[in-house]
Amino acid sequence: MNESPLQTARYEYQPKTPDVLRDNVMIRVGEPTESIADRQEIQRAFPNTYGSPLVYFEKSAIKIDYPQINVGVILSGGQAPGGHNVIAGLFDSLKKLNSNNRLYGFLGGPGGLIEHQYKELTANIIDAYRNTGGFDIIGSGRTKLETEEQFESGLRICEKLNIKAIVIIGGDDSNTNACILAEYYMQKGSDVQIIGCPKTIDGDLKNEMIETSFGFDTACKVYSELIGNIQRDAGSARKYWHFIRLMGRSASHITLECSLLCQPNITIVSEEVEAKNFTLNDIVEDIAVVIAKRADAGLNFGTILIPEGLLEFISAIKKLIAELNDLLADNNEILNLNTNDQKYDFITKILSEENKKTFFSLPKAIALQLSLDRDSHGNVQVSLIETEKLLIEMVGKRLEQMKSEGKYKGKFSSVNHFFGYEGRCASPSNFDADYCYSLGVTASLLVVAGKTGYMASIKNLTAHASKWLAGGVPITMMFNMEKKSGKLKPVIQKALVNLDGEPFKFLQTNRELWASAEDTFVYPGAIQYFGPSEVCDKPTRTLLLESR
Ligand code: FBP
Repeated sequence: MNESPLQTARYEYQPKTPDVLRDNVMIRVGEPTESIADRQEIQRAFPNTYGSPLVYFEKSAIKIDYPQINVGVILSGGQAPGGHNVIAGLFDSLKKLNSNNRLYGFLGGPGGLIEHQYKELTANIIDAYRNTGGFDIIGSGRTKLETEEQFESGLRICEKLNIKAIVIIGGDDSNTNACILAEYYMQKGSDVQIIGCPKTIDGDLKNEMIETSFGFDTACKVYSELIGNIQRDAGSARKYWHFIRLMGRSASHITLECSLLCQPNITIVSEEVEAKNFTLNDIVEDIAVVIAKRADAGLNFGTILIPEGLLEFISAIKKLIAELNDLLADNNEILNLNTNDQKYDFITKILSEENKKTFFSLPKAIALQLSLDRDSHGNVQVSLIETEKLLIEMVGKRLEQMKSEGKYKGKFSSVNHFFGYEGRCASPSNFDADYCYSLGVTASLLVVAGKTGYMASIKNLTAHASKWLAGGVPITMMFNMEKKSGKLKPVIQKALVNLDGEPFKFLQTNRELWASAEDTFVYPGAIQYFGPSEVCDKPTRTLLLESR
Protein backbone atom coordinates (compact mmCIF):
# COMPACT_ATOMS: atom_id res chain seq x y z
CA MET A 1 0.00 0.00 0.00
CA ASN A 2 1.31 3.52 -0.80
CA GLU A 3 1.40 5.58 2.33
CA SER A 4 2.14 9.19 3.18
CA PRO A 5 4.85 9.80 5.79
CA LEU A 6 2.18 11.25 8.08
CA GLN A 7 0.11 8.09 7.81
CA THR A 8 3.12 5.93 8.66
CA ALA A 9 3.94 8.17 11.62
CA ARG A 10 0.36 8.02 12.85
CA TYR A 11 0.42 4.20 13.08
CA GLU A 12 2.99 4.66 15.82
CA TYR A 13 0.91 7.13 17.83
CA GLN A 14 0.05 5.70 21.25
CA PRO A 15 -3.40 6.98 22.23
CA LYS A 16 -3.54 8.53 25.66
CA THR A 17 -5.97 6.71 27.97
CA PRO A 18 -7.50 7.41 31.38
CA ASP A 19 -5.37 6.24 34.33
CA VAL A 20 -8.34 4.20 35.57
CA LEU A 21 -8.18 1.99 32.48
CA ARG A 22 -4.45 1.33 32.47
CA ASP A 23 -4.02 -1.65 34.78
CA ASN A 24 -6.44 -3.83 36.70
CA VAL A 25 -9.95 -2.50 36.75
CA MET A 26 -13.00 -3.08 38.91
CA ILE A 27 -16.58 -2.06 38.36
CA ARG A 28 -18.57 0.15 40.72
CA VAL A 29 -22.34 -0.01 40.38
CA GLY A 30 -24.27 3.24 40.78
CA GLU A 31 -27.94 4.07 41.22
CA PRO A 32 -30.74 2.61 39.04
CA THR A 33 -31.73 4.94 36.22
CA GLU A 34 -34.91 6.27 34.59
CA SER A 35 -35.47 7.36 31.00
CA ILE A 36 -35.37 11.12 30.44
CA ALA A 37 -39.05 11.15 29.42
CA ASP A 38 -42.07 8.93 28.74
CA ARG A 39 -41.00 6.56 31.52
CA GLN A 40 -44.02 4.27 31.51
CA GLU A 41 -43.97 3.72 27.76
CA ILE A 42 -40.20 3.11 27.71
CA GLN A 43 -40.37 0.73 30.66
CA ARG A 44 -43.18 -1.18 28.96
CA ALA A 45 -41.13 -1.47 25.76
CA PHE A 46 -37.91 -2.49 27.58
CA PRO A 47 -38.96 -4.59 30.60
CA ASN A 48 -35.56 -6.30 30.82
CA THR A 49 -33.08 -3.50 30.15
CA TYR A 50 -35.00 -0.54 31.62
CA GLY A 51 -33.70 1.05 34.80
CA SER A 52 -30.27 -0.64 34.90
CA PRO A 53 -27.75 1.23 37.05
CA LEU A 54 -24.93 3.47 35.86
CA VAL A 55 -21.56 1.76 36.19
CA TYR A 56 -18.07 3.20 36.66
CA PHE A 57 -14.63 1.67 36.28
CA GLU A 58 -12.02 2.13 38.96
CA LYS A 59 -8.45 0.99 39.50
CA SER A 60 -8.10 -2.29 41.29
CA ALA A 61 -5.23 -4.10 42.97
CA ILE A 62 -6.66 -7.46 41.99
CA LYS A 63 -5.96 -9.13 38.68
CA ILE A 64 -8.91 -11.18 37.45
CA ASP A 65 -8.42 -14.16 35.16
CA TYR A 66 -11.12 -13.73 32.56
CA PRO A 67 -12.34 -16.73 30.55
CA GLN A 68 -11.78 -16.71 26.78
CA ILE A 69 -14.52 -14.92 24.79
CA ASN A 70 -15.34 -13.95 21.23
CA VAL A 71 -16.76 -10.49 20.48
CA GLY A 72 -18.30 -8.99 17.34
CA VAL A 73 -18.07 -5.36 16.26
CA ILE A 74 -20.19 -3.29 13.86
CA LEU A 75 -19.63 0.19 12.43
CA SER A 76 -23.03 1.71 11.81
CA GLY A 77 -24.21 4.80 9.90
CA GLY A 78 -22.16 7.72 8.63
CA GLN A 79 -18.38 7.62 8.91
CA ALA A 80 -16.77 9.55 11.77
CA PRO A 81 -13.04 10.03 12.43
CA GLY A 82 -11.80 7.65 15.10
CA GLY A 83 -13.92 4.57 14.39
CA HIS A 84 -10.80 2.51 13.69
CA ASN A 85 -9.42 3.47 17.08
CA VAL A 86 -12.55 2.26 18.88
CA ILE A 87 -11.90 -1.11 17.26
CA ALA A 88 -8.17 -0.94 18.07
CA GLY A 89 -8.92 -0.13 21.73
CA LEU A 90 -11.47 -2.93 21.88
CA PHE A 91 -9.04 -5.39 20.29
CA ASP A 92 -6.04 -4.48 22.47
CA SER A 93 -8.08 -4.60 25.64
CA LEU A 94 -9.72 -7.94 24.78
CA LYS A 95 -6.27 -9.42 24.13
CA LYS A 96 -4.99 -7.95 27.38
CA LEU A 97 -7.89 -9.48 29.30
CA ASN A 98 -7.23 -12.89 27.75
CA SER A 99 -4.78 -13.39 24.91
CA ASN A 100 -7.07 -16.04 23.37
CA ASN A 101 -9.99 -13.63 23.01
CA ARG A 102 -11.10 -13.09 19.42
CA LEU A 103 -12.71 -10.14 17.68
CA TYR A 104 -14.94 -10.50 14.60
CA GLY A 105 -15.86 -7.51 12.46
CA PHE A 106 -19.25 -7.63 10.72
CA LEU A 107 -18.90 -6.20 7.24
CA GLY A 108 -20.80 -3.24 5.80
CA GLY A 109 -22.65 -2.21 8.94
CA PRO A 110 -25.55 -3.96 10.70
CA GLY A 111 -26.33 -5.71 7.39
CA GLY A 112 -23.19 -7.83 7.93
CA LEU A 113 -24.68 -9.29 11.09
CA ILE A 114 -27.92 -10.23 9.37
CA GLU A 115 -26.24 -11.59 6.25
CA HIS A 116 -23.44 -13.31 8.17
CA GLN A 117 -20.70 -11.34 6.44
CA TYR A 118 -17.74 -11.06 8.78
CA LYS A 119 -14.00 -11.37 9.15
CA GLU A 120 -11.79 -12.04 12.12
CA LEU A 121 -9.76 -8.97 13.05
CA THR A 122 -6.18 -9.97 13.72
CA ALA A 123 -3.24 -7.92 15.00
CA ASN A 124 -1.93 -7.39 11.45
CA ILE A 125 -5.23 -5.98 10.27
CA ILE A 126 -5.67 -3.74 13.33
CA ASP A 127 -2.12 -2.39 13.05
CA ALA A 128 -2.77 -1.19 9.50
CA TYR A 129 -5.67 0.97 10.69
CA ARG A 130 -4.47 2.47 13.97
CA ASN A 131 -5.15 6.22 14.23
CA THR A 132 -6.47 6.37 10.67
CA GLY A 133 -9.71 7.94 9.45
CA GLY A 134 -12.50 6.11 7.70
CA PHE A 135 -14.52 3.01 8.44
CA ASP A 136 -12.92 0.90 5.73
CA ILE A 137 -11.49 -1.71 8.10
CA ILE A 138 -14.90 -3.45 7.98
CA GLY A 139 -17.10 -0.89 6.20
CA SER A 140 -20.32 0.70 7.44
CA GLY A 141 -23.97 0.76 6.45
CA ARG A 142 -27.37 2.12 7.41
CA THR A 143 -29.40 -1.11 7.54
CA LYS A 144 -31.84 -0.72 10.40
CA LEU A 145 -31.97 -3.63 12.84
CA GLU A 146 -35.69 -3.82 13.52
CA THR A 147 -37.35 -7.10 12.62
CA GLU A 148 -37.47 -10.33 14.58
CA GLU A 149 -36.16 -12.14 11.53
CA GLN A 150 -33.05 -9.90 11.53
CA PHE A 151 -32.52 -10.37 15.26
CA GLU A 152 -32.81 -14.14 14.89
CA SER A 153 -30.38 -14.17 11.99
CA GLY A 154 -27.93 -12.19 14.16
CA LEU A 155 -28.37 -14.70 16.94
CA ARG A 156 -27.61 -17.61 14.62
CA ILE A 157 -24.24 -16.18 13.58
CA CYS A 158 -23.40 -15.32 17.19
CA GLU A 159 -24.12 -18.92 18.16
CA LYS A 160 -22.08 -20.23 15.25
CA LEU A 161 -19.05 -18.05 16.10
CA ASN A 162 -19.62 -18.40 19.84
CA ILE A 163 -19.87 -14.62 20.14
CA LYS A 164 -20.57 -13.37 23.66
CA ALA A 165 -21.22 -9.74 22.79
CA ILE A 166 -21.60 -7.33 19.90
CA VAL A 167 -20.25 -3.79 20.11
CA ILE A 168 -22.26 -1.43 17.90
CA ILE A 169 -20.49 1.82 17.06
CA GLY A 170 -23.15 4.23 15.93
CA GLY A 171 -25.22 7.39 16.33
CA ASP A 172 -28.54 7.88 18.09
CA ASP A 173 -30.51 5.73 15.65
CA SER A 174 -28.01 2.86 15.67
CA ASN A 175 -27.74 2.90 19.47
CA THR A 176 -31.53 2.98 19.72
CA ASN A 177 -31.58 -0.22 17.68
CA ALA A 178 -28.67 -1.64 19.69
CA CYS A 179 -30.87 -1.33 22.77
CA ILE A 180 -33.85 -2.94 21.01
CA LEU A 181 -31.57 -5.83 20.07
CA ALA A 182 -30.26 -6.12 23.65
CA GLU A 183 -33.82 -6.22 24.95
CA TYR A 184 -34.84 -8.85 22.39
CA TYR A 185 -31.92 -11.14 23.24
CA MET A 186 -32.66 -10.83 26.95
CA GLN A 187 -36.33 -11.59 26.38
CA LYS A 188 -35.33 -14.66 24.39
CA GLY A 189 -33.11 -15.86 27.22
CA SER A 190 -30.00 -15.49 25.04
CA ASP A 191 -26.72 -14.50 26.69
CA VAL A 192 -25.54 -12.38 23.76
CA GLN A 193 -24.81 -8.89 25.08
CA ILE A 194 -25.02 -5.62 23.14
CA ILE A 195 -22.83 -2.61 23.91
CA GLY A 196 -23.02 0.74 22.09
CA CYS A 197 -20.40 3.42 21.44
CA PRO A 198 -21.35 7.08 20.76
CA LYS A 199 -20.36 7.97 17.21
CA THR A 200 -21.42 10.83 14.94
CA ILE A 201 -19.72 13.90 13.56
CA ASP A 202 -23.05 15.70 14.11
CA GLY A 203 -22.37 15.99 17.85
CA ASP A 204 -26.05 15.41 18.67
CA LEU A 205 -25.58 12.19 20.63
CA LYS A 206 -24.77 13.77 23.94
CA ASN A 207 -26.35 14.13 27.34
CA GLU A 208 -25.47 14.23 31.00
CA MET A 209 -23.43 11.03 30.68
CA ILE A 210 -22.11 11.32 27.13
CA GLU A 211 -20.22 14.60 26.87
CA THR A 212 -19.69 14.36 23.13
CA SER A 213 -19.86 11.85 20.31
CA PHE A 214 -16.59 10.91 18.67
CA GLY A 215 -15.70 12.39 15.29
CA PHE A 216 -17.25 15.77 16.06
CA ASP A 217 -13.89 17.22 17.10
CA THR A 218 -12.00 16.16 13.98
CA ALA A 219 -14.79 16.96 11.53
CA CYS A 220 -15.24 20.47 12.95
CA LYS A 221 -11.49 21.06 12.84
CA VAL A 222 -11.34 19.98 9.18
CA TYR A 223 -14.29 22.19 8.21
CA SER A 224 -12.84 25.08 10.19
CA GLU A 225 -9.55 24.81 8.37
CA LEU A 226 -11.46 25.05 5.07
CA ILE A 227 -13.67 27.91 6.29
CA GLY A 228 -10.58 29.76 7.53
CA ASN A 229 -8.94 29.34 4.13
CA ILE A 230 -12.07 30.66 2.43
CA GLN A 231 -12.14 33.61 4.81
CA ARG A 232 -8.52 34.46 3.89
CA ASP A 233 -9.51 34.28 0.26
CA ALA A 234 -12.61 36.39 0.84
CA GLY A 235 -10.61 39.05 2.68
CA SER A 236 -7.89 39.02 0.02
CA ALA A 237 -10.11 39.23 -3.07
CA ARG A 238 -12.83 41.28 -1.35
CA LYS A 239 -15.43 40.38 -3.95
CA TYR A 240 -17.36 37.27 -2.91
CA TRP A 241 -19.92 36.28 -0.35
CA HIS A 242 -19.36 32.62 0.50
CA PHE A 243 -22.45 30.65 1.52
CA ILE A 244 -21.17 27.56 3.33
CA ARG A 245 -23.51 24.74 4.27
CA LEU A 246 -22.20 22.35 6.90
CA MET A 247 -23.23 18.80 7.73
CA GLY A 248 -25.01 17.96 10.91
CA ARG A 249 -28.36 16.58 9.77
CA SER A 250 -30.66 18.09 12.42
CA ALA A 251 -28.65 19.81 15.11
CA SER A 252 -26.46 22.87 14.41
CA HIS A 253 -23.57 21.82 16.69
CA ILE A 254 -21.08 21.61 13.80
CA THR A 255 -22.10 25.03 12.47
CA LEU A 256 -21.86 26.55 15.95
CA GLU A 257 -18.46 25.00 16.71
CA CYS A 258 -17.06 26.13 13.34
CA SER A 259 -18.47 29.59 13.99
CA LEU A 260 -16.73 29.77 17.38
CA LEU A 261 -13.47 28.69 15.75
CA CYS A 262 -13.63 30.91 12.63
CA GLN A 263 -15.83 33.91 13.53
CA PRO A 264 -17.65 34.24 10.20
CA ASN A 265 -19.86 37.25 9.45
CA ILE A 266 -23.15 35.36 9.69
CA THR A 267 -24.02 32.11 11.45
CA ILE A 268 -27.46 30.60 11.13
CA VAL A 269 -28.45 28.28 13.97
CA SER A 270 -31.49 26.13 13.17
CA GLU A 271 -32.55 25.82 16.80
CA GLU A 272 -32.69 29.64 17.08
CA VAL A 273 -34.67 29.87 13.85
CA GLU A 274 -37.22 27.48 15.34
CA ALA A 275 -37.33 29.19 18.73
CA LYS A 276 -37.93 32.59 17.11
CA ASN A 277 -40.39 31.10 14.63
CA PHE A 278 -38.46 32.63 11.71
CA THR A 279 -39.78 32.15 8.21
CA LEU A 280 -37.51 31.63 5.23
CA ASN A 281 -38.12 35.26 4.31
CA ASP A 282 -37.05 36.41 7.80
CA ILE A 283 -33.74 34.57 7.38
CA VAL A 284 -33.23 36.05 3.91
CA GLU A 285 -34.01 39.54 5.22
CA ASP A 286 -31.49 39.21 8.07
CA ILE A 287 -28.76 38.10 5.67
CA ALA A 288 -29.58 40.87 3.18
CA VAL A 289 -29.45 43.53 5.90
CA VAL A 290 -25.94 42.43 6.98
CA ILE A 291 -24.75 42.33 3.36
CA ALA A 292 -26.13 45.83 2.72
CA LYS A 293 -24.54 47.21 5.88
CA ARG A 294 -21.15 45.77 5.00
CA ALA A 295 -21.53 47.12 1.47
CA ASP A 296 -22.03 50.61 2.93
CA ALA A 297 -18.62 50.19 4.59
CA GLY A 298 -17.11 49.03 1.27
CA LEU A 299 -17.03 45.39 2.39
CA ASN A 300 -18.65 43.45 -0.44
CA PHE A 301 -17.47 40.14 0.88
CA GLY A 302 -18.07 37.78 3.73
CA THR A 303 -18.86 34.29 4.96
CA ILE A 304 -22.16 32.75 6.02
CA LEU A 305 -22.44 29.40 7.80
CA ILE A 306 -25.63 27.42 7.23
CA PRO A 307 -26.55 24.19 9.07
CA GLU A 308 -27.66 21.48 6.65
CA GLY A 309 -30.86 20.79 8.59
CA LEU A 310 -32.07 24.41 8.49
CA LEU A 311 -35.22 23.88 6.43
CA GLU A 312 -36.56 21.32 8.89
CA PHE A 313 -36.59 24.01 11.58
CA ILE A 314 -38.72 26.51 9.67
CA SER A 315 -42.25 25.95 10.91
CA ALA A 316 -44.07 25.87 7.54
CA ILE A 317 -41.42 23.65 5.96
CA LYS A 318 -41.34 21.39 9.03
CA LYS A 319 -45.10 20.84 8.63
CA LEU A 320 -44.59 20.11 4.95
CA ILE A 321 -41.79 17.62 5.70
CA ALA A 322 -43.92 15.88 8.34
CA GLU A 323 -46.72 15.39 5.81
CA LEU A 324 -44.24 14.28 3.15
CA ASN A 325 -42.80 11.74 5.64
CA ASP A 326 -46.25 10.23 6.14
CA LEU A 327 -47.05 10.34 2.42
CA LEU A 328 -43.78 8.64 1.51
CA ALA A 329 -44.31 6.00 4.20
CA ASP A 330 -47.86 5.28 2.92
CA ASN A 331 -47.36 5.69 -0.84
CA ASN A 332 -44.37 3.68 -1.97
CA GLU A 333 -45.38 4.25 -5.56
CA ILE A 334 -44.09 7.87 -5.35
CA LEU A 335 -40.54 6.56 -5.24
CA ASN A 336 -41.12 4.33 -8.25
CA LEU A 337 -42.27 7.16 -10.51
CA ASN A 338 -39.77 7.66 -13.31
CA THR A 339 -39.44 11.39 -13.74
CA ASN A 340 -39.20 14.29 -11.34
CA ASP A 341 -42.17 15.93 -13.06
CA GLN A 342 -44.34 12.86 -12.38
CA LYS A 343 -43.22 12.85 -8.76
CA TYR A 344 -43.86 16.59 -8.37
CA ASP A 345 -47.35 16.30 -9.90
CA PHE A 346 -48.26 13.24 -7.81
CA ILE A 347 -47.22 14.93 -4.58
CA THR A 348 -49.04 18.17 -5.33
CA LYS A 349 -52.25 16.17 -5.91
CA ILE A 350 -52.22 14.53 -2.49
CA LEU A 351 -50.73 17.24 -0.25
CA SER A 352 -53.03 19.18 2.09
CA GLU A 353 -53.91 22.71 0.97
CA GLU A 354 -51.74 24.36 3.66
CA ASN A 355 -48.62 22.37 2.80
CA LYS A 356 -49.25 22.64 -0.93
CA LYS A 357 -48.80 26.41 -0.59
CA THR A 358 -45.38 25.92 1.04
CA PHE A 359 -44.43 23.27 -1.52
CA PHE A 360 -45.23 25.65 -4.40
CA SER A 361 -43.40 28.54 -2.72
CA LEU A 362 -40.10 26.64 -2.97
CA PRO A 363 -38.03 26.32 -6.15
CA LYS A 364 -38.99 23.02 -7.80
CA ALA A 365 -35.51 21.54 -7.29
CA ILE A 366 -35.67 22.12 -3.53
CA ALA A 367 -39.27 20.85 -3.28
CA LEU A 368 -38.15 17.66 -5.00
CA GLN A 369 -35.09 17.32 -2.77
CA LEU A 370 -37.48 17.47 0.22
CA SER A 371 -39.46 14.62 -1.36
CA LEU A 372 -36.55 12.22 -1.82
CA ASP A 373 -36.66 8.78 -0.20
CA ARG A 374 -36.05 8.85 3.59
CA ASP A 375 -33.15 6.89 5.05
CA SER A 376 -33.82 3.56 6.77
CA HIS A 377 -34.54 5.37 10.06
CA GLY A 378 -37.14 7.66 8.46
CA ASN A 379 -34.88 10.74 8.33
CA VAL A 380 -35.00 13.27 5.49
CA GLN A 381 -31.67 13.08 3.64
CA VAL A 382 -30.78 16.69 4.37
CA SER A 383 -27.27 16.35 2.97
CA LEU A 384 -28.95 16.29 -0.48
CA ILE A 385 -30.91 19.52 0.02
CA GLU A 386 -29.01 22.47 -1.41
CA THR A 387 -30.15 25.10 1.08
CA GLU A 388 -27.12 27.30 0.39
CA LYS A 389 -28.19 27.65 -3.25
CA LEU A 390 -31.76 28.41 -2.23
CA LEU A 391 -30.54 31.17 0.09
CA ILE A 392 -28.20 32.62 -2.55
CA GLU A 393 -31.10 32.84 -5.00
CA MET A 394 -33.48 34.42 -2.47
CA VAL A 395 -30.90 36.82 -1.01
CA GLY A 396 -29.87 37.89 -4.54
CA LYS A 397 -33.48 38.73 -5.36
CA ARG A 398 -34.00 40.61 -2.11
CA LEU A 399 -30.83 42.66 -2.66
CA GLU A 400 -32.01 43.63 -6.14
CA GLN A 401 -35.26 44.80 -4.63
CA MET A 402 -33.38 46.76 -1.96
CA LYS A 403 -31.22 48.32 -4.67
CA SER A 404 -34.31 49.55 -6.49
CA GLU A 405 -35.49 51.09 -3.20
CA GLY A 406 -32.10 52.76 -2.66
CA LYS A 407 -31.35 50.58 0.40
CA TYR A 408 -28.41 48.67 -1.07
CA LYS A 409 -25.50 50.11 -3.02
CA GLY A 410 -23.13 47.16 -3.18
CA LYS A 411 -22.24 44.42 -5.63
CA PHE A 412 -23.36 40.91 -4.74
CA SER A 413 -21.33 37.98 -6.07
CA SER A 414 -21.67 34.67 -4.32
CA VAL A 415 -19.98 31.28 -4.14
CA ASN A 416 -21.68 28.21 -2.67
CA HIS A 417 -19.99 25.42 -0.71
CA PHE A 418 -21.08 22.29 1.09
CA PHE A 419 -18.68 20.74 3.59
CA GLY A 420 -19.72 17.33 4.81
CA TYR A 421 -18.05 14.28 3.38
CA GLU A 422 -14.69 16.13 3.44
CA GLY A 423 -14.55 15.82 7.22
CA ARG A 424 -16.04 12.44 7.98
CA CYS A 425 -13.01 10.29 7.20
CA ALA A 426 -10.21 12.64 8.18
CA SER A 427 -7.34 11.27 10.21
CA PRO A 428 -8.63 11.59 13.80
CA SER A 429 -7.29 14.47 15.85
CA ASN A 430 -5.33 13.45 18.95
CA PHE A 431 -8.49 14.11 20.94
CA ASP A 432 -10.58 11.73 18.83
CA ALA A 433 -7.76 9.16 18.60
CA ASP A 434 -7.48 9.13 22.42
CA TYR A 435 -11.23 9.31 23.08
CA CYS A 436 -12.07 6.54 20.62
CA TYR A 437 -9.37 4.20 21.84
CA SER A 438 -10.60 4.73 25.42
CA LEU A 439 -14.20 4.06 24.33
CA GLY A 440 -13.06 0.76 22.79
CA VAL A 441 -11.28 -0.28 25.99
CA THR A 442 -14.36 0.70 28.02
CA ALA A 443 -16.64 -1.32 25.73
CA SER A 444 -14.50 -4.43 26.30
CA LEU A 445 -14.75 -3.95 30.07
CA LEU A 446 -18.53 -3.63 29.87
CA VAL A 447 -18.57 -6.90 27.94
CA VAL A 448 -16.53 -8.83 30.51
CA ALA A 449 -18.63 -7.27 33.26
CA GLY A 450 -21.64 -8.99 31.64
CA LYS A 451 -23.47 -5.76 30.78
CA THR A 452 -25.98 -5.42 27.96
CA GLY A 453 -28.00 -2.47 26.61
CA TYR A 454 -25.24 -0.13 27.80
CA MET A 455 -23.27 2.60 26.02
CA ALA A 456 -19.59 3.13 26.77
CA SER A 457 -19.05 6.50 28.42
CA ILE A 458 -15.89 8.56 28.92
CA LYS A 459 -16.28 11.75 30.93
CA ASN A 460 -14.26 14.75 32.13
CA LEU A 461 -13.08 15.24 28.56
CA THR A 462 -11.71 18.75 28.97
CA ALA A 463 -9.10 17.45 31.42
CA HIS A 464 -5.92 15.65 30.38
CA ALA A 465 -6.77 12.17 29.05
CA SER A 466 -5.13 10.56 32.08
CA LYS A 467 -7.86 12.13 34.24
CA TRP A 468 -10.80 10.99 32.11
CA LEU A 469 -13.47 8.84 33.79
CA ALA A 470 -14.82 5.64 32.25
CA GLY A 471 -18.07 3.77 32.71
CA GLY A 472 -21.31 2.61 31.15
CA VAL A 473 -24.74 4.18 30.73
CA PRO A 474 -27.95 2.16 30.24
CA ILE A 475 -29.20 3.21 26.81
CA THR A 476 -32.84 3.28 27.99
CA MET A 477 -31.83 6.26 30.17
CA MET A 478 -31.50 8.35 26.98
CA PHE A 479 -34.90 7.37 25.54
CA ASN A 480 -38.06 9.31 24.83
CA MET A 481 -41.01 8.68 22.49
CA GLU A 482 -40.88 10.31 19.04
CA LYS A 483 -42.79 10.01 15.79
CA LYS A 484 -40.71 8.05 13.25
CA SER A 485 -42.00 7.03 9.82
CA GLY A 486 -45.50 7.99 10.94
CA LYS A 487 -45.48 6.04 14.26
CA LEU A 488 -44.60 6.91 17.88
CA LYS A 489 -41.46 4.98 18.84
CA PRO A 490 -38.93 4.88 21.71
CA VAL A 491 -35.71 6.52 20.50
CA ILE A 492 -32.61 8.15 21.97
CA GLN A 493 -33.36 11.84 22.31
CA LYS A 494 -31.24 13.93 19.96
CA ALA A 495 -29.35 16.73 21.64
CA LEU A 496 -30.03 19.97 19.79
CA VAL A 497 -28.12 23.21 20.38
CA ASN A 498 -29.09 24.61 23.77
CA LEU A 499 -29.90 28.28 23.29
CA ASP A 500 -29.20 28.89 26.98
CA GLY A 501 -25.86 27.11 26.79
CA GLU A 502 -22.48 28.85 26.85
CA PRO A 503 -21.47 28.03 23.24
CA PHE A 504 -24.56 29.71 21.77
CA LYS A 505 -24.32 32.61 24.23
CA PHE A 506 -20.75 33.23 23.09
CA LEU A 507 -21.93 33.48 19.50
CA GLN A 508 -24.78 35.76 20.48
CA THR A 509 -22.48 38.13 22.34
CA ASN A 510 -20.09 38.45 19.41
CA ARG A 511 -22.43 38.19 16.48
CA GLU A 512 -22.89 41.88 15.75
CA LEU A 513 -19.18 42.58 15.85
CA TRP A 514 -18.39 39.62 13.57
CA ALA A 515 -21.10 40.79 11.12
CA SER A 516 -19.89 44.34 10.74
CA ALA A 517 -16.16 44.53 11.48
CA GLU A 518 -13.63 44.42 8.67
CA ASP A 519 -11.32 41.90 10.22
CA THR A 520 -12.57 39.51 12.87
CA PHE A 521 -12.02 36.35 10.88
CA VAL A 522 -9.99 33.58 12.54
CA TYR A 523 -7.97 31.12 10.46
CA PRO A 524 -7.62 27.92 12.53
CA GLY A 525 -5.30 26.13 10.08
CA ALA A 526 -4.83 22.38 9.71
CA ILE A 527 -5.15 19.84 12.51
CA GLN A 528 -1.78 19.37 14.21
CA TYR A 529 -0.84 15.88 15.30
CA PHE A 530 2.67 16.50 16.64
CA GLY A 531 3.73 19.40 18.81
CA PRO A 532 2.76 21.16 22.01
CA SER A 533 -0.27 19.73 23.80
CA GLU A 534 -2.12 23.09 23.82
CA VAL A 535 -2.03 23.01 20.01
CA CYS A 536 -2.50 19.27 19.39
CA ASP A 537 -4.77 17.94 22.13
CA LYS A 538 -7.29 20.74 22.52
CA PRO A 539 -10.93 19.56 22.64
CA THR A 540 -13.72 21.48 20.91
CA ARG A 541 -14.67 25.03 21.94
CA THR A 542 -18.14 23.63 22.53
CA LEU A 543 -16.84 21.21 25.19
CA LEU A 544 -14.62 23.88 26.75
CA LEU A 545 -17.45 26.42 26.97
CA GLU A 546 -19.95 23.83 28.20
CA SER A 547 -17.63 22.80 31.01
CA ARG A 548 -17.13 26.34 32.31
P1 FBP B 1 -24.65 9.56 11.43
O1 FBP B 1 -25.76 10.19 12.19
O2 FBP B 1 -24.93 8.18 11.01
O3 FBP B 1 -23.35 9.66 12.17
O4 FBP B 1 -24.44 10.37 10.09
C1 FBP B 1 -24.45 11.75 10.10
C2 FBP B 1 -24.25 12.34 8.73
O5 FBP B 1 -22.89 12.53 8.47
C3 FBP B 1 -25.04 13.65 8.63
O6 FBP B 1 -24.28 14.74 9.03
C4 FBP B 1 -25.45 13.66 7.18
O7 FBP B 1 -26.65 14.38 7.00
C5 FBP B 1 -25.66 12.22 6.87
O8 FBP B 1 -24.78 11.50 7.72
C6 FBP B 1 -25.35 11.86 5.44
O9 FBP B 1 -25.68 10.54 5.23
P2 FBP B 1 -25.09 9.64 4.08
O10 FBP B 1 -23.72 9.23 4.50
O11 FBP B 1 -26.01 8.47 4.06
O12 FBP B 1 -25.09 10.45 2.84
